[in-house]
Amino acid sequence: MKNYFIAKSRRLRSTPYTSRIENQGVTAYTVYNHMLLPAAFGPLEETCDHLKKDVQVWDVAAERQVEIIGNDAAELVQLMTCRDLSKSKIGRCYYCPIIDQDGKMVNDPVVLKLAENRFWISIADSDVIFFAKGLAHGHNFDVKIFEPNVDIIAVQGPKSFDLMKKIFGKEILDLKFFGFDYYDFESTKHLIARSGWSKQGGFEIYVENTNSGVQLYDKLFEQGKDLNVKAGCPNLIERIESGLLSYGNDFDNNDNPFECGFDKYVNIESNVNFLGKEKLKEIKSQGIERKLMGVILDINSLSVTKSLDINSDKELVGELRSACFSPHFKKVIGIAMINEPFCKASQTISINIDNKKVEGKVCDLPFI
Ligand code: THG
Repeated sequence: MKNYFIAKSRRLRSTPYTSRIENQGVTAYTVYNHMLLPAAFGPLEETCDHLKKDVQVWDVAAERQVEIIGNDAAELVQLMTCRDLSKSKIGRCYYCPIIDQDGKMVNDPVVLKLAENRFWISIADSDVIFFAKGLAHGHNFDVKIFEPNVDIIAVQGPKSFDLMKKIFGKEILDLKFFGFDYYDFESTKHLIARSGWSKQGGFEIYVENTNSGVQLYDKLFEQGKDLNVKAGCPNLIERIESGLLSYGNDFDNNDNPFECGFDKYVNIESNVNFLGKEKLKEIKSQGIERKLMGVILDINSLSVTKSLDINSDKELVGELRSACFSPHFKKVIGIAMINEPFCKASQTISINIDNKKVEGKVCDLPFI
């Protein structure tokens, strides 16, 4: 696809912050959970640099919530994920692979435990709500499943702590990584977690009260002036360098969690019941035949819009799934599914770009 416009319609949902980010210079969108997700505010190199030094405010409303509430909520959530949630605590977030009956990835959300019988599943780009409703119906579970009106604002970067302290007070700094609590903004309570899709530190504000949320959005910019706050979005360079994986790009429903390197979130030895458990035991005992790895390529720019073949000598050994130029490495870095026995660091590889052979190397994730 060349640079055509995407037609607007009701199906392509905007967010409460869309008019604001358009005044603030958004230059590209992607579509995520049938919603606009900003993808760039000018050159990625510059905004990556800014994210690593200062603080950014992101419209990540497209990270939709699937709420599961009711007597069987915990059982349903556990059925969907291979991560053992039996010791999970209210007020904590859990990064959880969602797995189908074949042991394949359905999504990789953050799960928030709001109460013993109430959860938010903060999803990546696939329709988890229908998967959950199908399971609930098939198992006759006593649950309600719906998409609540929640539009996340992420505050990311090393100066996010100073900015959040100014608005919510120093108590916000007591929040532990992947913990959440409720904090007051002008008499409205907001759920705030210490999390976010960057490795630069920060928070996510799960806005339920839209009016208060847009005022808070504006307040973040007012109070952040001296911290050089800017509107931003998940940054392709930063997230690849950090090894943060993207559902639909780096992995999808054809891949299992071991291939994706999610081993530490796969609790097949536990005694909890989840979909695909037997299948995952089988895969584990047989061993995987391929794995997501980093690659470094001897070129200065590359944009991946579909999987690109990766070769070693004459043989096809894998596929490149995401890539960007990294100012840090001064080369193109990427995330690739590489077959055994080639999925090991310093394996030499090549890809063909415009009939030119580009050399590279396999490396471990994360890059940094
Ligand atoms: N925040 C929220 N919802 C989300 C995302 C988010 N939904 C979509 C997408 N991102 C889901 N994917 C991820 C991927 C990685 C992480 C969070 C969501 C992440 N990982 C940390 C890491 O890999 O270091 C921590 C994992 C852990 O230690 O448990 O943060 O960003 N609300």
